[in-house]
Amino acid sequence: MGDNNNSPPGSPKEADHDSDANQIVKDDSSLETIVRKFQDSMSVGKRHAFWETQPVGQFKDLGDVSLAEGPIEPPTPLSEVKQEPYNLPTQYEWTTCDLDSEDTCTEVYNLLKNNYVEDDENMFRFNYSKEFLRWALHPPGYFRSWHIGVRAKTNKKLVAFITGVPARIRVRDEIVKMAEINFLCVHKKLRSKRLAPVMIKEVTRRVHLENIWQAAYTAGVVLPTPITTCQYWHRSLNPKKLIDVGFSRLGARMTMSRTIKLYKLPDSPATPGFRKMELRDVPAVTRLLRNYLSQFVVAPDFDENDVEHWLLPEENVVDSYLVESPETHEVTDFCSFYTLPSSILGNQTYSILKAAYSYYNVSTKTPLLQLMNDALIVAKKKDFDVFNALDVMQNESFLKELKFGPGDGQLHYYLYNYRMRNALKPSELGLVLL
Ligand code: MYA
Repeated sequence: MGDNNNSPPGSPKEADHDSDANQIVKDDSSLETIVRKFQDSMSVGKRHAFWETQPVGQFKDLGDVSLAEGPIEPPTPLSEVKQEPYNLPTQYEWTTCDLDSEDTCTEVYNLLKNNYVEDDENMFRFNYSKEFLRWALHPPGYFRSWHIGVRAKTNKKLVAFITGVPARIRVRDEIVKMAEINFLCVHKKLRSKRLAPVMIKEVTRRVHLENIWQAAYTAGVVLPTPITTCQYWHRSLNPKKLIDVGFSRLGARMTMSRTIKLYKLPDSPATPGFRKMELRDVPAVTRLLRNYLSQFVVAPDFDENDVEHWLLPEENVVDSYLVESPETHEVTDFCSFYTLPSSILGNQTYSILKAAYSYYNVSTKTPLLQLMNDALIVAKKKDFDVFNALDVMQNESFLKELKFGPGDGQLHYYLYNYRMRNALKPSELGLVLL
């Protein structure tokens, strides 16, 4: 398996459900699994020539309770931040990518479409849409200088990319200004040449220039040191297609028609007052969400501007629904998911897997299980093939009952220049990165 997996694209290999149990199709004792588990367990002992030089929790400090929680290094005066970009190998040059330019957005889209994250078996690759990329990279207060590309000098072809966006993230009771780093990608032909560390140092420098000293990011690979490790779960909406493309398999003693029946959903949501979120709901949703997220150890500190950007529905990008009490007109519950298709590599019939990813969900009156079942119903109506969710926040409370099956990929969450004394449980994490 490639060592660059970020786990989800279609990482499941979950068995379709037998009526009684969630069973993993891939035999847990297969040689491949044993070898991978061994390698994973060894990764804490691996050398990380780059990461060992960075202000991140180091494996050797795991469990050392004498180390305080918080920033690892203090900020340096801005005048001491390196003013010029890091050196690239001579054939390459830096470029700042303007996603508002249709041409540049297409270049970024194509680089990622052909070179970004694949699942363990290289069957699926994330296919972020252009609208999604613009949304993900243009939140309130974004810095264009944090959308960084590398071009070949000769033909100006875009060969690598990394981005940051600003965010306020609360860790326990501290609100910390951070960069959320995402979309690190090096063209397949330029792998293993230590380009990634240069990209990471350059984005760090540009973040520092804005007087921000911490960052949050996720990866499918184990690096020093995860603040938590989450698992993806997958709920089949279109089981026949998922089986046909090898995303999932027919469970033991299951026929296709029994499987289709198992995953069948009602035609419309069950909760009275369940409707799409609108602009006028931003204040109520912000209150609901802020109150809900306050229970987690690490979570975004969303204000109304953030909620308008991140949660107001945008076609083919993000969907949000809420429950407005038919009697009091109070907004009592909220659920959302984002649209992230994956390319299906090498299938004759299908080229795209349409996946919805659970985003932020809040229940105060409607049971979370019922709310998420309604989310599944609207996702099915919108023709998604699968609904994915991490085991973060309170998601564990509905995953099994709503017939999600565990995926085989893991997603590790990291903070840069911020030490956590102990790893968190996924349920203590209130942050979803795209
Ligand atoms: S996660 C998504 C990452 N992208 C992909 O998986 C797409 C497909 N893969 C690729 O494009 C390449 O394989 C990448 C590595 C670009 C990933 N995060 O250049 P190399 C370390 C961090 O020879 P390549 C996302 O976008 C690796 O351990 N480090 O390797 C969040 C080794 O270091 P060390 C990673 O395979 C990104 C070094 O790079 C990752 O050609 C968050 C090898 O470099 C990874 N996913 O390229 C970035 N993969 O020797 C960190 C490998 O020490 C942000 N490596 O083990 C940090 C905060 C910065 C801002 C701070 C502000 C204050």
